[in-house]
Amino acid sequence: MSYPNPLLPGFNPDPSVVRVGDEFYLATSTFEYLPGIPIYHSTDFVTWTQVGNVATRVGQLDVEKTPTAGGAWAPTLRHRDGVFHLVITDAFGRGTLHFTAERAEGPWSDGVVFEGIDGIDPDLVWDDEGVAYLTFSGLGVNPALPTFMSHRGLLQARVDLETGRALEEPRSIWSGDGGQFPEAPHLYHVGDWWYLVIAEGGTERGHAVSVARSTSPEGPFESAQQNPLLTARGTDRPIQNTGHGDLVVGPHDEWLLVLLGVRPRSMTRAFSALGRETFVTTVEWNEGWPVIEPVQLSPREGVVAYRDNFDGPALDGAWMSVRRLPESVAALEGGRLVLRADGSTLSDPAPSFVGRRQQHQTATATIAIDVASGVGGIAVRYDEKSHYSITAGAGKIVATANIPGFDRTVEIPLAATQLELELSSRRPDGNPFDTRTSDLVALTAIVDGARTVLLEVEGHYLSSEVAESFTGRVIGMLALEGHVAIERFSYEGSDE
Ligand code: 6LW
Repeated sequence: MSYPNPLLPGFNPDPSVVRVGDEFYLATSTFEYLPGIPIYHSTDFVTWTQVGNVATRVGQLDVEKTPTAGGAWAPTLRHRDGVFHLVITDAFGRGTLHFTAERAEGPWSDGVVFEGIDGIDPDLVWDDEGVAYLTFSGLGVNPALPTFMSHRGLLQARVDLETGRALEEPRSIWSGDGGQFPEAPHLYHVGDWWYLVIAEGGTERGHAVSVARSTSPEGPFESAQQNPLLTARGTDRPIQNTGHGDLVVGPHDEWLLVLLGVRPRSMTRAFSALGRETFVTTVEWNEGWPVIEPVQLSPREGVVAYRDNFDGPALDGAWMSVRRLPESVAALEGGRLVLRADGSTLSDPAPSFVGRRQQHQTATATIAIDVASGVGGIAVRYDEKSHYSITAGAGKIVATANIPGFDRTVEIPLAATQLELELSSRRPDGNPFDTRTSDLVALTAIVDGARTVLLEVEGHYLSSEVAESFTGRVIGMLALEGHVAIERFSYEGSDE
């Protein structure tokens, strides 16, 4: 395996990849966060750079009121005749959407809603005559329809991409080999065959990739005898929940499958603190069927460090806010990021919070903050019920751990108005039989160089399995009262 794994660390589930000439573009799900649907770019499949987001404007997604982990679910990214196409479901929001752009960096279109399509995980493919097919998982996510939360297996309909209209009643097609939740369908025309690659078993430990083929994009499909062609269930592999794959011909003309997985830790490897990440594995062909290699862990070596001094012309596209755009709560002013409180807290649906993915299992994030005009600080969020924070202002420093039904708070007095606040995540010391958590999260204040750890809390409460949220950890800055100015956000991470 010559590619790093995870390929895109941190909360990057449901990857879809497309090759355009010798360049690769990849999109992932972002749920209730905005800007939504990041576009990453690579030429060697090793180094990936986020070059933009599809949803950068109010109205492209309707996530302002979406429930936890609703919103932007599972894109498919494709390219045809010079145009980038991305189909996705805005779950509990606008429905299944079709976005286009001349450049992957954007700007992307406003998004056309597919009429007559109620489901998730849409895939877009064209046949040799240019007819567009939408293949999707028939889980009803429109509360207004009688099909809400029912599952009708995999469905397909020819569609008019100009109008977003289905040209026929969606038809049932092959829906796997008996696993629950058949989803993430992707169709590929390879040689004489149309291959249908799907996920089944559910996105948790039972996740798997299964394949069928046909001489027509409409089927009937013949299931691979060896299905599932990939799963980690029941194994001791360090990467679990592998599934939701998308095929591409890689930079060395080898076949690759990008897919989601998790890196659970603890005594029984039960908790995935970073959520579902993007991985890659290799694919060979044998007698007309893909053979998918088990996903090998190969994390990038050493310490990754980045720093944002907020002295550029605009906020880096990797910063996200919850159910609102970052610019609705933050502004770049005089080389600082000024965050304005609006009475919300992290326990509200749309906090004054600007964050980015925690991408490493050992990580330290530090902010230099001026609290002369308000109260604010640094936090790690899984969702509105599960978050840890350390804030300063109004004469005190407060460290808080909030999980459903339990809050812990420690506070100390503060005379200064300029200080550093630090949030770190580290592997627990000692015997896993004793520690029984994924990591320890420490909340630290640094005043005139003096460090005070106010709180250290088990991290597994902020994990995919406990928070039961499709997202992942996001570390960021928040304002609770007045306004606060952040001079610097620095991050160091490693996968030791
Ligand atoms: C995604 C689907 C899934 O659309 O979760 O559990 C949804 N499976 O494939 C969000 O990731």
